[in-house]
Amino acid sequence: FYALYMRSSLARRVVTLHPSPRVLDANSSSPAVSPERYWGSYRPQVYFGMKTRSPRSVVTGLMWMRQFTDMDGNLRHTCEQGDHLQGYGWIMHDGVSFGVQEIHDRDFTLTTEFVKRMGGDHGGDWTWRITAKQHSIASSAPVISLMFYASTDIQGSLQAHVEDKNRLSSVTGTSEELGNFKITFGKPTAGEGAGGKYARYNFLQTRSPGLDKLTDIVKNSLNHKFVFSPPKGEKRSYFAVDSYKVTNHQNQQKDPKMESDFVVHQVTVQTPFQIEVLFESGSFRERPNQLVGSVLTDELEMRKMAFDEKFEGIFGLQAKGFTLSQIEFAKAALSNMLGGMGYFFGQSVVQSVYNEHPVLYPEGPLFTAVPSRSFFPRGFLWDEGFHQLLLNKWDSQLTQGVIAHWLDLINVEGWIPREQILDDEARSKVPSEFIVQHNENANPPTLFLALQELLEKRDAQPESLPSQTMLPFLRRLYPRLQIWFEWFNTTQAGPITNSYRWRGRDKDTNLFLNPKTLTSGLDDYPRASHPSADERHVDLYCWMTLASGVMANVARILGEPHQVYENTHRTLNNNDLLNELHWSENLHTFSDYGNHTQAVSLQQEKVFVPPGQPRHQFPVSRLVRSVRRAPKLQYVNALGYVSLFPFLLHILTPDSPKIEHILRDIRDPERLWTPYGLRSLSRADPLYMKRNTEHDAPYWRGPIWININYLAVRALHHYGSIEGPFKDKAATLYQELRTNLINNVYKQYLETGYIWEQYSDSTGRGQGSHPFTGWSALTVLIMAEEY
Ligand code: 6A9
Repeated sequence: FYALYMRSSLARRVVTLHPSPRVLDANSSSPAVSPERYWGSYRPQVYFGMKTRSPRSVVTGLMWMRQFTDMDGNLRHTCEQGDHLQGYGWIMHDGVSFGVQEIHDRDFTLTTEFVKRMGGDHGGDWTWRITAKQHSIASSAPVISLMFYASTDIQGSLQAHVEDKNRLSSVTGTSEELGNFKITFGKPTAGEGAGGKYARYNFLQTRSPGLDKLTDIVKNSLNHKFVFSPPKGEKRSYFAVDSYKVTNHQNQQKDPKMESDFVVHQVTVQTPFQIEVLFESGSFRERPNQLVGSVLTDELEMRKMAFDEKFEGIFGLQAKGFTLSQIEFAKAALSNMLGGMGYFFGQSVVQSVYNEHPVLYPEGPLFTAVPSRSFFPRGFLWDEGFHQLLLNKWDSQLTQGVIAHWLDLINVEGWIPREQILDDEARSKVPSEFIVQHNENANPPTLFLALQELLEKRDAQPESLPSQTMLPFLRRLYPRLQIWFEWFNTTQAGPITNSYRWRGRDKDTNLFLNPKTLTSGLDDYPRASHPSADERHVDLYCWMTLASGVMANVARILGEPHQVYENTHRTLNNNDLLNELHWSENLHTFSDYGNHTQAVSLQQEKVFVPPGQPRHQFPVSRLVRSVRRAPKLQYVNALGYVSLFPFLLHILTPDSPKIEHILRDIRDPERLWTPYGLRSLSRADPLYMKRNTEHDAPYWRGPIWININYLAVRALHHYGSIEGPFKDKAATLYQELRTNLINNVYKQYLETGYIWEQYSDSTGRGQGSHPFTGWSALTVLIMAEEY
C-alpha cells in the first residue's frame, strides 16, 4: 500500500502547482481591477477578433468571403498561411485602447480598426470599423461578404434581433463577466458621411459545441440559393449562412450544457465600403454619445497621434534619420507583437516518469505574446523572454503582468511547461504527438533577460509607476524565481561540478543525422552525436550564469539572503572555469562536450517487407544514420550560435583573448558572416544545411535567426563601448551587422508583406512561418539601438 501511495503521490507532483501565493491575485485581470485591459484583441489566432481577459469569455470575430469567384477555401477566419494573403497585421496598436490592422487579400484590402472607451463596471465599450477597398480599379469591384459573429463559451447567452426578415440589427447578451451588453451592426456606407450602399443580409443563430468549431459551422451552413441583385448590376446567386442547413447538420454536442450560443451577421456588399460594429456595456450609463461615425474618427485620430508620439519618444527612429517607410515597418513590427498578445485559459497535457499516461495540468490563464499568429499562436517559454525585451520598452506594466502569468504556471517541482497548448482552439493546431509536455524538459530561461531589463529600467526611471510597483511584484515573484532557478540548477546539472546539460534530447540515434535538442530552443543545432549523461552544454552554462546574476540582484533588492546566488554567479562568471569546461584548444572555439563523432551521414537502407504484407504499403528504402567511426568523449566540433554564447551573454571579460577568435569567426564569410546577418551554423561545418532526416529540413543549421542576431548586436555594442583591446573592432562590427540586419528584414517586408521566422543565409529571403512578429520584431530595438 505504501509503495502504491508513494507512486501516486509522485505521479501527482507534476500537476501540483507551487504553493507560494500567486503573483497575480485571482481578480487581477477582472474589469474591477484592470478595466483598461479587459477587452482586447486577445485572439491572435484569428484575423480579427476580441475577447476579455477572463476564463470563458464571450468572443467576437470576423470571417469574410469573396463572392463570385472560385469558392474553394475562400472563407477566411483563423490566420492560415494556406490563405496566401499578401500580408496582414496590426500596423498600429497600443496594447490597450486601439488598433489598426491591414489585411491584404487577393484583390482587396480590409482595414480593421477598433477603439475602446472606458465606462461602467465591465471594461466599457468598443467600436470596430471595417473598411474595404479593391486593389486596382482596372477590374470590376469585388463583392465581399463580411460575417461578424459573437459566441459564448459555455456560460452566458446571446439573443439575435432581426429586422426586415433577415437583417440582424443587433445582438443582446449577458454573461457572468460582462453583465448585459448589446452589439449593434451598422449598415455599410461608401465611406464616412457617404450614403448607403446596396447590400444583402443573412444571419445564423445556432448552438456550437466549441470555439474551435466556429469555422466549420459557418462553412457547413453556406447555401448558394441567395440572390445578389444590385440596381444597375446583374443578378447573381451568392453564398450565405443559412440556419436551415446548420440545424440539419449534426453540430450538436452530447451534453447541451457544454454548448454555446453562436450568432453570425452576414452582410454582402461591393467594394468600396465601410461598416461599423458597436459594443455597448450595460453598466455604462452616462455615455456622452455613441462611439460611431465622426466621433469614432476623431477618437481614432487622437489615438493614432498619441501612438506616433509615444513611439518616437521611446524609439527615436525619426531622430535617427530613418525614412518614413522604415518607421512604418518598425511600427508594424511592434504593433503586431502587441496586437498578437493572447489571453489563453485551460490546461496543458503533461507527463512525468511516474505517469503511465499523460495527465492534465491544473487550469489556469496565460497572458502572453505569441511567436506567430498563423502557425503557432500560443505561448512559448523562451520566445517570451525575447518578446518582453521589446514590450518592456513600450509598457513595463505589461511585461510585469506577462512574467507574472508565466511564473504562476510553475509547479511544485519548479517546472514550467515549455509550450503552452491550453485550449481546444490551440490543440486543434498541433499534431497530437507534440501536445504532451514532459517535466524533465527545460527551455532557456530568457525571462531572466526580461527581468534584467525591468530592473535596469527601474534604476533609470525610479519615479515611474511600474518602478513603484516593482518591489511588491518582485516580492511575490521571488519564491517562484527561487524554485525555478533551483529546478534548472539541479535537474539540468551536468556530469561534473558547475556544468550543465539539456535533458530530453532525441533518443533514437539511428534515425537522426544528429539527435535534436528541442529543449535548448535551437532544435537541430548540432550537439554530441551520441546523447549521453557525459554531455555538457555551453549555452545552458551561459544561461545559468545570467540567471544566477539576476537572482543575486533580485535577492539584494529585496533584502533577502543573496550569498548563494552570488557565489554561483561568481563561480560561473569566472572565465577560467568557462574556458576549462568549454574552450576547445584545437578548434579555437567555445564548445559542447560529449560522446561524439563527426563521421556520420544519412544512408539509404533497404527495408524488408514482412511476408504476407502488401508491398506497396512499405517504403522500399529509407534514410538511416550510418556511423563510420565510433564516437568518443571530446569537444563537439560545431561552430555557430552555441559557440558564441559566452560572448552573447556578456560573460567574457572585455580583455578575454577569446573575443578575438569570436570576432574573427563572426566576420568570416566562410563561417558566420552574411550580408543579411549571422548564420546559425558555419558554412564550413560538416552539418551546414544538412537535413536531419528525410522529412526534416535544416532549421538551425545555417538560416539567420533574429533573436540570436539581436543578442550578437547587443554584445558587439557592449564590447564596443567598454574599454578593452577589442573595443574598436567590436564597434565596427556592430555598425556593419546592425545595418545588414535592418536592411534585410526591412527589404523582405517590403517585398513579401511579412516579417519572417528566419532568413536564408544565401539570399536573405524570409522563410518559415509568417507573419512572425515574435522575436524577429526585435529588429525595432536594433534600429533604436536600445539594448
Ligand atoms: C509544431 C506545428 C501543423 C521553433 O517559435 C516557437 C519555437 C521556438 O521556441 C523554437 O526555438 N519554434 C524554434 O526552434 C516553432 C515551434 C513550432 C512547433 C509547432 C506543430 C503545427 O503543425
